Amino acid sequence: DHKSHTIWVPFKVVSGSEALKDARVVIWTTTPWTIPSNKAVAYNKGISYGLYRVATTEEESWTAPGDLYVLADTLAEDTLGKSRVTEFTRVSDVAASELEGAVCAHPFAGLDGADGFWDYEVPLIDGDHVTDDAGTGFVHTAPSHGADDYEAFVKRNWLDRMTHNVGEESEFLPHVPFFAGLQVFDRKGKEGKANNAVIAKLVEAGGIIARGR
Ligand code: VAL
Repeated sequence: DHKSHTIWVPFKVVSGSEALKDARVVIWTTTPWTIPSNKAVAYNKGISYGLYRVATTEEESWTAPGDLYVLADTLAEDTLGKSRVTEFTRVSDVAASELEGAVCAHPFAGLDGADGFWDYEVPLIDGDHVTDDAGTGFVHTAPSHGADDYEAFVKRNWLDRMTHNVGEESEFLPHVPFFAGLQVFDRKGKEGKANNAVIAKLVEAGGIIARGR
């Protein structure tokens, strides 16, 4: 019974324009195990983005982390339709100039037991590789795991910000809170425990708005 690991994760904006205060930019990824190595979120200044206010009726079983999301306009309906959001309204445009220089928090920032490991700034960065064909219009950027992600960091001279959290044997290294020792893949190339452990931690942190499909 193989389920897709696609997850949609909101990243809270912690500094930027007044309009983005309390908003969350939403990323998607098919590789949840790369989330612990997230170092930035990429957008494309050529894409049209909007600020969406959402409502959900299933408050008890599921709490939306915040109620203001930034999404590519062509993907907002699709993304929110996969979540338990029951209603949404587009509040305003979000100009590229507002995304530029904004900073998010990592979804694991401030978690008990993490010893501040994820308490760093997650900058929004412009990138041509970001499209609005699929996803959310924002790319979760983990320079140690993705080619475009790595290039974006090379270009900015940010290689010193990279962390190497996964070792040669595809295991989370001892310095990584919660996930140390967990395998991304086992020796036979089969999936290990890392994806599910990361997803469970995100759920616990209130950090997923949709899964699968
Ligand atoms: N950027 C990729 C993703 O969104 C990975 C390689 C981190 O899943």
